[in-house]
Amino acid sequence: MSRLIIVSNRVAPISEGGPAAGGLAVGVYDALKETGGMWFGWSGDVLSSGQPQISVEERGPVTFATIGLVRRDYDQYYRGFSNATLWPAFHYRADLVQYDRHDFEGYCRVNTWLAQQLVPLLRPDDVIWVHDYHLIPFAKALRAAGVKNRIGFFLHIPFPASQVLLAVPPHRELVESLCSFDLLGFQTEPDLRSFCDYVVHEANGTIDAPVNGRPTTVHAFGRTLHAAAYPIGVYPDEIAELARAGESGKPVRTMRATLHSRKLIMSVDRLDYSKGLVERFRAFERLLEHSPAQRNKVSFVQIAPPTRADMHAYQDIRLQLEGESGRINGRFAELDWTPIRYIHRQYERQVLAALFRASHVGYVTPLRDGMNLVAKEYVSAQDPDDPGVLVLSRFAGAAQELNGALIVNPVDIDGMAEALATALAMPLVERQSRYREMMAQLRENNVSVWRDNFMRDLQAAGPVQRVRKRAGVSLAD
Ligand code: GDG
Repeated sequence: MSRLIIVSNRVAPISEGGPAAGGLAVGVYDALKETGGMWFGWSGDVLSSGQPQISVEERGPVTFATIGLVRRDYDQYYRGFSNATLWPAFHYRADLVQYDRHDFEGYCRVNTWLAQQLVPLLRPDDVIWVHDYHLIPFAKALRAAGVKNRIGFFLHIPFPASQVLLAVPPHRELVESLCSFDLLGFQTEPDLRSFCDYVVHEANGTIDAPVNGRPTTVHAFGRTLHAAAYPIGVYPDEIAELARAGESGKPVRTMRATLHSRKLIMSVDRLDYSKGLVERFRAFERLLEHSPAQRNKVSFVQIAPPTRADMHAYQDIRLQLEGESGRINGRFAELDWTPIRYIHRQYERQVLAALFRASHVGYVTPLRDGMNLVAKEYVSAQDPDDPGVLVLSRFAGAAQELNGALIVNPVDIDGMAEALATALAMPLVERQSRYREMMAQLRENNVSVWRDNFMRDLQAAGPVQRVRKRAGVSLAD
């Protein structure tokens, strides 16, 4: 069997034996630890001097190959083009897009350099699976270095509508680079449609309709490749087990003791402006405002570990949230009750799962999200006999699958407040039937299915064919 090589910007910290906050790390690590293979990417170190050296470490079935970045590369490739240009644009925040041509050059330069570091580690039959928006030019760079292996790409974040993508000045170069892969994977059908729409209307390409559930065939920029939606999943039964085991732990016992008999609304997100946290806090405020009976009867816990804290947009959202939680608590708190517990810190996976299980409502309302694993983890962690209710943004990829959730528009403050009230009052029979429906879906499309479907299609896709157009006829060479 071919060896699987995973390439992602950041390799999950090896010393922790498993990934921390961040959906890509969670999904990729879960997929790789079963099949074995190599995980290649940035170590997380930023070097102020010297030349980064690759470090290769075997851990059970997985080889971790990591390398540091020099400060300039970190600034241009990671903080700059990846996170100040692509991240906001792909999350439909054109207002937050910052663009610097030098950052884009740095982004391409680092992709080329990383690809060159990987080449000596490759074997001819390796299958290479590249992840996420930091590495869009990676296949092009590998091809330029003579690599003939199959190369696939999975985008963990949304693929924006053409009119939004056009806000990124080198949009054409980006889509052309994507076309150097053999297979492109998106989280949802709407993301795939946005990509195809760009290909047809902005790049003069063509799309063949998919046949028998096979990936769509794309002809663009002189190449033929394949594309499909592969919604990422979780291992629901493992999470359920983790939640059960964590229930008797100290953090959950302490939480229950301080709640007394109040109901609990839970949210967990990296502190990111795409997650809709400010609107979410305001909707909880609206619930307390319009339903005095809920006051002192419900607590909202928001865990929001820091992320990209050296960027202005992230410092801004942190200040805004601190302001909002302080204001709302000042308005409604009583001597024995704090309505919002806002915690800017990371917790262990087991503690999160157990808190999900102890809560009555999972409150997951991103403004845009590729998938949102927290929504899937929340459902997985529930007690089947007494499950909580998921309130979920329609703009999370997960909303395409989780039909048993109460679906909300994350900018509709009144609508979200009403959904919270409905969730808090939902009868047991309805909660159970919604839970069962969602759990069946999560079991059917777990992380292994996600990985296996992508790998099956990548194996079948074959290396990129260069297509020459002559007198209207496509000739593959
Ligand atoms: C990207 C896409 C897509 C969070 N806080 C802690 C913690 N987490 C874990 C969660 C979850 C993961 O991090 C977050 O995943 P999400 O999917 O919710 O969001 P992103 O980080 O933005 O992930 C997203 C995902 O990639 C996968 O494709 O779904 O749309 O944006 O697993 O539980 N984990 C621990 N402590 C925390 O405090 N241990």
